[in-house]
Amino acid sequence: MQTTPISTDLIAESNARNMAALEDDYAALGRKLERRGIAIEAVTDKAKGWEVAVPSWGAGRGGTRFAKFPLAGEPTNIHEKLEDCAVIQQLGRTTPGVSPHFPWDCVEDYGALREEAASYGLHFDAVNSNTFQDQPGQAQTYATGSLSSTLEATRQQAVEHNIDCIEIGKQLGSSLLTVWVGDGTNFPGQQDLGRSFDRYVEAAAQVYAALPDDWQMMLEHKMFEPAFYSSVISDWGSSLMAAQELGDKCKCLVDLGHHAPNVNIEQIVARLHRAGKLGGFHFNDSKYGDDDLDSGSINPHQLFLVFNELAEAEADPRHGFDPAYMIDQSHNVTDPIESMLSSAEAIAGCHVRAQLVDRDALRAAQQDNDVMLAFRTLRAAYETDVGPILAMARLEQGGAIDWLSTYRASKYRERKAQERKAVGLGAGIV
Ligand code: PSV
Ligand code: MN
Repeated sequence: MQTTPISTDLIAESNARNMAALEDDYAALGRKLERRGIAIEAVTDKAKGWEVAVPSWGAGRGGTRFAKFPLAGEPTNIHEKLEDCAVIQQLGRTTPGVSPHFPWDCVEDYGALREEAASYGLHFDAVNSNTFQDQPGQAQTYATGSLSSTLEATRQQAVEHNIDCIEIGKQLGSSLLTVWVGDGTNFPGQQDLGRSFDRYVEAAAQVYAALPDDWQMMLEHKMFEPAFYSSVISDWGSSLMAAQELGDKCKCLVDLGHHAPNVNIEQIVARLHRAGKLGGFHFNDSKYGDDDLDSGSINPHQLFLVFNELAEAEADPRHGFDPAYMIDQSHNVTDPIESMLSSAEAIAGCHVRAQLVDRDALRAAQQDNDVMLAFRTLRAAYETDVGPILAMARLEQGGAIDWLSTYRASKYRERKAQERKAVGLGAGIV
């Protein structure tokens, strides 16, 4: 018997109210797609198979360097985060995986935590290590680096933490470790740029050596922050070099917010796929840097273009193709449940649109150098409103056609505000 935090009767009543309009829209879209030779049911089936993991840390209110504005009823521990992730999955039906972060999500009994997740119909996805922040009682500080530290004892501590994460992950049923380090410098001359990379690779190799055969390790690059002059794994080039040196079980993770403005991220995706090193994604959106805004809220077209490359890669899987999809956002002013439902829908929408691209026509236009036809072929897919397909996929899997109004009608957050302990005001740096 599965635990359902939102009343299934409430979802059924809400769906009954929205059913006629959905059927009308779905039929109209079906006729439109049929004229393009596409069977809507096949696309809906593809949408039903689509999954993207949610980050445990995204269930709480994030914050900026200046402040955090807590939300009444937000989760304060992994158990409450799982309950919120269950709401997202119950209404949206694309997010059964939860990506945990350690030590933020540490508990005594991981076997019990895995069962708790399963009771909600959830499972654990990639485990994330944290060597970008000191913990109480920790012997060595990460203030000047972790895996790339000049200090052997600090590197060793970071290696051991990552190995602990693998051990926890095994108990949680995960098979993926994501490694992001904040290592880098704030001053020219602070560190030798070449040697710090060497130290990183050497330490990461010790983590790699601890990976079970069926596990993968993903290296996540980020251009800047917390280090502002140089980051050790700053870009996809550094990430690829390190992944290639480490071995076949190591791949690169692309977080959409971790690039310089205007970088052609979809091309990076294509390059990493070609190198057999496309490990996974952290989806979010950004205007200026690592803003961690909701996926597709600023540049939905770029998200679509990333998915177009993924559809290309799927059609031509050069070295196998099985990236791990995750959301990585910070929700500063919205209810995180609403933001993640909205993002998961935006991401699934881009996945579906990319399936609608007439790939034969696109390739023919590319081959003929028919620039406008190639562009319009992509555009036709991008401009298709796939909302009815996503809603039908949700409905057929027990989710909500209109997840926002259903969620608000459930008064879930108000109920949690009564039950959960309040989160304190976050300190800013102003
Ligand atoms: C770093 O900015 C990052 O994108 C990494 O994925 C971290 O694990 C996550 O955010 C949470 O801080
Ligand atoms: Mn990330």
